[in-house]
Amino acid sequence: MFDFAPYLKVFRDDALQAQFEKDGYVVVPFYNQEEIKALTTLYRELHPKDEKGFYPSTFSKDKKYRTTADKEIVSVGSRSMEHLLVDYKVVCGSFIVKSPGPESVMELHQDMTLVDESKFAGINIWCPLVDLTDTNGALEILAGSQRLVPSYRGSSIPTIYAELQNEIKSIMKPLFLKAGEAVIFDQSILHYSPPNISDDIRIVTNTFFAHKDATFQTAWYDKENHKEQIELFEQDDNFLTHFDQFGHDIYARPKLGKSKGLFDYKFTKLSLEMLEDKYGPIPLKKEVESIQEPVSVAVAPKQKGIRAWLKRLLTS
Ligand SMILES: O=C(O)CCC(=O)C(=O)O
Repeated sequence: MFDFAPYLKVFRDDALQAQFEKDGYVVVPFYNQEEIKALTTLYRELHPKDEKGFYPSTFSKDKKYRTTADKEIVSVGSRSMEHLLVDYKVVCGSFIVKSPGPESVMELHQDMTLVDESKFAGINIWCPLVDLTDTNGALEILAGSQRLVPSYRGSSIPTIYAELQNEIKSIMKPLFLKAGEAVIFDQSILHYSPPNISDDIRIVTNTFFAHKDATFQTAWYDKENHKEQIELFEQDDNFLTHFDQFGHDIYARPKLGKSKGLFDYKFTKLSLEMLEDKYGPIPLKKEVESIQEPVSVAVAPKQKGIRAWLKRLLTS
């Protein structure tokens, strides 16, 4: 297992850096009106027809779309990144779109391992091009949850939080950002976004960056053959734009990258005690049904029903 390294400075402003280290995220102004317009137009040009549900451009099989989105999003964002950041390296820009409908939920998760977290942090600049409301899929975050337990993450790897999803969701906070306002978060933070149940699509850009010295890696778990180990894969600086297993065969052994070999891994779980030590007593304690991993988007309405039922039960 590894220990988290102290954060390396990537924010110019020391107060912003300190807030990021404590909470795992900061909210900042990012795009101006002109940039919002340019990126919305770009999305429409690249995307005359909307996909269903939750749809990041990194899921697309169209490499030209992925590379154009990447290049333009990074280029438009460079004004603010230069202003806010130092000693950073941008890896990938992408669109993340939620079309209206229950299947657009993005269940509770931490993003997959992309850097060696014993040395670096992987960071997202997540910026909506529309105002976020309580119906169009605002991002919810658990402040300070980015370094609760060191972990390797990826679709094939059991999560640290599987048994505590309802408890965690009950203490998360939605970020009702205005168009052009960004949340910059450590990608190991616990986050989730409810479905877009409004009438309009929700377009967001995401720009992934790290400290300039970071190298990249992904992790994979072969539970049939290596029960107590993780295989790590070295990735180059532009792998996110070329990795085409997202949204398709994400459970398979990565086809991109060079294996660094197998590493012992303890699969530590987050306990309710650990959570309550940090966040205080959590009222919603027990799930009625166990939620199997990976959490499918199809379980969301059912989970919502259970939560509502539990809340009624606990408050009656
Ligand atoms: O865009 C969203 O609603 C969620 C994005 C997210 O959680 C992710 O891409 O990891």
